[in-house]
Amino acid sequence: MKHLLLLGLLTAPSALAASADAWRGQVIYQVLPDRFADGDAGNNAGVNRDDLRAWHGGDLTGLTARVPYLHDLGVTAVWLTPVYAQQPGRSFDTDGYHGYWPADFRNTDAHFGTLADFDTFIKTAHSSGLKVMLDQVVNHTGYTAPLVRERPAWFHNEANCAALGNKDVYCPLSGLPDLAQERADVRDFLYGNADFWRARGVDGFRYDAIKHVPEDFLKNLVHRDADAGTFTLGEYYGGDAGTLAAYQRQGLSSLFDFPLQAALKSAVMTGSSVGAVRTVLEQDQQYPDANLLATFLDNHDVPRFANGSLFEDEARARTVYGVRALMTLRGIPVLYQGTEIAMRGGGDPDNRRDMRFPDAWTPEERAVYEATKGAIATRQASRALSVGSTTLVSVPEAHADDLLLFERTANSERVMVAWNNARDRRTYSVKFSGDARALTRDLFGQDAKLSVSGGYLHVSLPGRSASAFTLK
Ligand SMILES: [Ca+2]
Ligand SMILES: [Ca+2]
Repeated sequence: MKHLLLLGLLTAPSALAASADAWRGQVIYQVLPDRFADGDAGNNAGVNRDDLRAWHGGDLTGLTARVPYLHDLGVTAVWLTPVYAQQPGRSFDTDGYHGYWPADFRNTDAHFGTLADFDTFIKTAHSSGLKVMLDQVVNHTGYTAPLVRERPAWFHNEANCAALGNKDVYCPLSGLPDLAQERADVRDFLYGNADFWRARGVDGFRYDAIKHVPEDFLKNLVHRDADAGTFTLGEYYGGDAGTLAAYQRQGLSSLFDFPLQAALKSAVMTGSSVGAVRTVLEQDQQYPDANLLATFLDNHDVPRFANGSLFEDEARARTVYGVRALMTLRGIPVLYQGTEIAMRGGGDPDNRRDMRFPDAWTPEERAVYEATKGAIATRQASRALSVGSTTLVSVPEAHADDLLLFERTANSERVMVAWNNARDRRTYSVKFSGDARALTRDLFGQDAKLSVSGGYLHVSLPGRSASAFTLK
């Protein structure tokens, strides 16, 4: 037994590393299938597009038909929110269109299509070079799922859940039937669900609501995934760096970087100090690997990034700034469908409006798309930007609210990143001990300049912009 245990300890880290390494340098696109593309009107039972809480008709066939759109944008992976067969009926005047109210964890909802449609999507995505990540629910079932009646012992009891310990873990989240992962049969059921989707070709799992499941269960779950070569991305809503780092140490490949998202929103969208972003990056050494964190501007659970300004033109300009900023940062960027055209929307469900495609875009939306596509291409063309290490460059206190400078390095490639968070064009001179001499124009094609002379780095940057320059 002892030597088996030792063998386990020796093999686990390499399995963790291998499943994670395949996702280094990826750019993920988040799809909410019901709100993406309707490719089959035959599965539109109960669809009402005037009601943001009803099914809207998007499906796997529609998504498959849009794989060329994703390929053209330049993303390299797709994350689908859940496609499980959902609970019968509505709860809180809402349908299970979002996928988080599963009834059958090993089937697709008829609104999304059949398992054969899912297989076709996977095959099409893979042949276009796109990896596929699928949302997995491990905390609960839908309110009216048959499992609740069939296996009452599989669920925590509303009356005595707190007696088990941590209420976040053992008591129902929003009243949802809460699975009892401390039971071996429940654990095996959840492991089996992961194996079911893995066998269909899924490359990565996004685990929902990890704050609400027991840590030992989650640890076993993600180690099983790593052993099978599956990448894992955990959602700990609002978690701070210390909390997220602890989960990455336990074996999750990646966590959503909520602290960075909050800092990007306050600095880039609302114009507060860019020091908030610097503070987040200063905590990177807490993580086993900050380069694997999932970075994002918005998602289906928070208001749209573009909703941070009352004015649509300003929202678009700041979304372009935000996307370029995101593409300069460490981590694995995740773009939520519609962010590439600066879609607006408040909290859930207003942040889940139907995706619109090129034939329905305004010229202004097309311009945001082109800038987003260009920013992704710029990142993907640079190993320093996509997978390199990050070194912050100190700036004088007087400029600390407006200027963020950091260097990204991979092997011999060096890129200097400069964000100007001031409203207007600015020129900054900063002490710089590096030996850089030559330089390129801004990699994003903006009217920005950088030079190094006499122990100083000089930059001239447009207002509210993120630029990147190759140093030689
Ligand atoms: Ca449909
Ligand atoms: Ca729970």
